[in-house]
Amino acid sequence: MGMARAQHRRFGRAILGGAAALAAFLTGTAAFAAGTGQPEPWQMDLQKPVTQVATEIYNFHHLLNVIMLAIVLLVLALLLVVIFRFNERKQPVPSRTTHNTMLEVAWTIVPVLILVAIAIPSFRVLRTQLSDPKADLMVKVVGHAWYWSYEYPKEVGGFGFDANLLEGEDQEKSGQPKLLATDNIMVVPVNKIVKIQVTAADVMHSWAMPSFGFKIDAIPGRLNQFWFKAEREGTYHGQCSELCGQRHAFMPITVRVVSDEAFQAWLTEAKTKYARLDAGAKFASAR
Ligand SMILES: [Cu+2]
Repeated sequence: MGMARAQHRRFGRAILGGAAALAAFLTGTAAFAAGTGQPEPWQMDLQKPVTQVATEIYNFHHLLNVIMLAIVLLVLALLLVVIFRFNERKQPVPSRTTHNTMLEVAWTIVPVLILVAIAIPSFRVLRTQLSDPKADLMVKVVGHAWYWSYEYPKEVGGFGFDANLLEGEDQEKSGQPKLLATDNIMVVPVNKIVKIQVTAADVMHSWAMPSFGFKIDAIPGRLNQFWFKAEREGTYHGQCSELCGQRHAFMPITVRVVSDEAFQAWLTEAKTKYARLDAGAKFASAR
């Protein structure tokens, strides 16, 4: 009797432990979250978000995982009921029912409600993305086969530079991740609205930064614009995300988010180090 109860309790604890582990997995706790700014070996989750947009995308992603898991478990349960309760041995005479109005209404309305429940947070993310706040800094980004170039406007000095893949010894010495680091780095201030105008010089590319929840196509002859406000200092890595040719995988994106003072210091250095854009970078009018 006593032993049975102890066994029962142990079983209960195992179930609780399993449920806790599952919940931890689904909510993406620290154990599974990847490092900041770059992917990690055995990464199980999205990269840690450092902007509001990325955080909202991240939470939405996890909500979808929970909903999907619930649906999968329900379908599995129904399948098991059919397999074990309605097999030929247990029900030798099959039912000839073909219609059940209530059931049909239910399995139409329930998925509609699920889709509405998904649509609401989805539109909320979209609203944040399209909120288009006033820019503290504008940067123009041009995709080339196969590197990115960056132009800073006249107000902050008017200069531009190319960012090529950091390779070989240079990469090893830099301590930056392989295939994700660039020789010149785009620098932006922390907690400031940075608006990026993106275009391409030759073929289509896409400027993407996972931890910012940022991805926008770079299209020749067209200017796309998106914004981010990085809430944490650090070095962040992204990649071209539109197949653009032979060296598509070798045109990474590196952004360093720094304090205001460090950004001003970098601007002073950049103005002498990089090519001056006398007319200032050409920006489309934007807020
Ligand atoms: Cu590409």
